[in-house]
Amino acid sequence: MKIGLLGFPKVGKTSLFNILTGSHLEVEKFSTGKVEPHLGVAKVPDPRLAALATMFKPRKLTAAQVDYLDIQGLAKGEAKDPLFLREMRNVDAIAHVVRAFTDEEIPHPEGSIDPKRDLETMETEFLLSDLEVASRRVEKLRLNIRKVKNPEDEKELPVLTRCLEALERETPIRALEFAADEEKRIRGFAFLTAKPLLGVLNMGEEEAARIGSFKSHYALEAFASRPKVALCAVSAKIEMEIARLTTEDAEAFMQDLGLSEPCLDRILRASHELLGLSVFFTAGEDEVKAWSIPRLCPAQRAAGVIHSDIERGFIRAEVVAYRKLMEAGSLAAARDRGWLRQEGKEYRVADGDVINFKFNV
Ligand SMILES: Nc1nc2c(ncn2[C@@H]2O[C@H](COP(=O)(O)OP(=O)(O)OP(=O)(O)O)[C@@H](O)[C@H]2O)c(=O)[nH]1
Ligand SMILES: [Mg+2]
Repeated sequence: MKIGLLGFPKVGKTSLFNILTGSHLEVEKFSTGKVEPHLGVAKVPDPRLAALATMFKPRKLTAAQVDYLDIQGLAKGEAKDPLFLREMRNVDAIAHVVRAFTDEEIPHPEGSIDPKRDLETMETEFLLSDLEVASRRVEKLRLNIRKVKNPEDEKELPVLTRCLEALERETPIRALEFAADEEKRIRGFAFLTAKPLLGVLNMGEEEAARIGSFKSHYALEAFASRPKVALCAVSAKIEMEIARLTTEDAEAFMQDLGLSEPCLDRILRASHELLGLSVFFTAGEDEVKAWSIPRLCPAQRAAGVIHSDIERGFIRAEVVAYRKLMEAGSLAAARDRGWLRQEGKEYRVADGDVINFKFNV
C-alpha cells in the first residue's frame, strides 16, 4: 500500500514523512528549489503483535507496512502538471497535509490559517485536473468511434462520460459507484479525485489542545463525511519532540497535552480504515508477521499476499481469531477447544485472524 503525501508548500509534509518513516530529510523554512520525491516505509503499530510475540517467541517480528511518498509542495494550478500526475499514478490514497499551525516566520500564501479553505482549494485543484483529463479522453473517444467502431472504445465512453459529468457538477469521482470492470477502465487515468483522501491537519503546539476536537473547531464535519474521505489531526512539531524522549517521558508529555496516543498511530489507523484494510497474522517460531489485506478478502487471495505459490497451491487455511487464541493461551490449547477452524478458499478473512495456510506446490 502506498500513500502520497501532498499539500501546498511549507505545510509540514516532509516533517511528517520523517516521523512516519523514521527518515531524516532536511526541513527548511524557505524553499530550496526543486526537490526529488522520496519514498519511505512506515510500520503499522499493532499491540497484538507484541502479545503474539510473547506467545510464540519468534526469532523475527514484522509489522504491516505502508509506503509513503513525499513530494515537493504543490502551488495552485500545479495539479495538472504531467510530472506531478506521473508521481501520483501509483499511489493507493492521497494524504493531503493541511497547515493548521501558526508561525509568523513561515508565511501562508493565502495570508491566513484556514484548514477548511485549503482542503476545498486542493479539492478544486484535483477536480480541474481530472476535468481536463476526462474531457480530452471523451473527445478523443467520440472521434475514434466516428472513424472506426471499436467495441472497447464503445464500452469506455459511457464510463468516462459519467466521470466527466460528475466532475462538471464538482463531484469527485470517488463519490461514484462503479462495477469492477468499469473501475478497471478508469484506473489507468489515475484520476486524483478517484483516490481515497485523507486530510491530515498539522497543528502547532499552541493548537495541540484542539487535536481531539479539531473537526468542530474548524467546521470540518461536512467535509469529513464525504465518501472515501477521512480527516485526522496531528502535530509534526510535538511528534518530533516525542521521538526524542524516552518512552516514559513521552507518555508523561502526551498526558500533559491531553493526547491519548501518538498522533502517528492515528494517521496509520485512519489510513487503514480509509482504505478498507484488515490485518491478518502468521505466527510461528521463525517469525510473527502482520499482513495488510483488503477487508473481507477471500482466503486464497490473502495467501497470495504472502507468496503467489501459496495462492496457487492453496489447500485450506487453519484459522483462529486473535482473541480466541489469547483466551486459549496457546495454539495447542486453541486446537483442543476446537477454536482452530479449517476454512476453504472462499472464506472471508477477518481482521485479527491468525492463519496457517496449507498448500501444495
Ligand atoms: N511552528 C511549526 N512549524 C512547523 C510545524 N510543522 C512543520 N513546521 C516547519 O515548517 C517548515 C516546513 O516544513 P516541511 O516539513 O519542510 O514542510 P513541507 O510541506 O515538506 O515543505 P515543502 O516540501 O517545501 O513544500 C519547517 O521549518 C518546519 O520546521 C509545526 O507544527 N509548527
Ligand atoms: Mg517537503
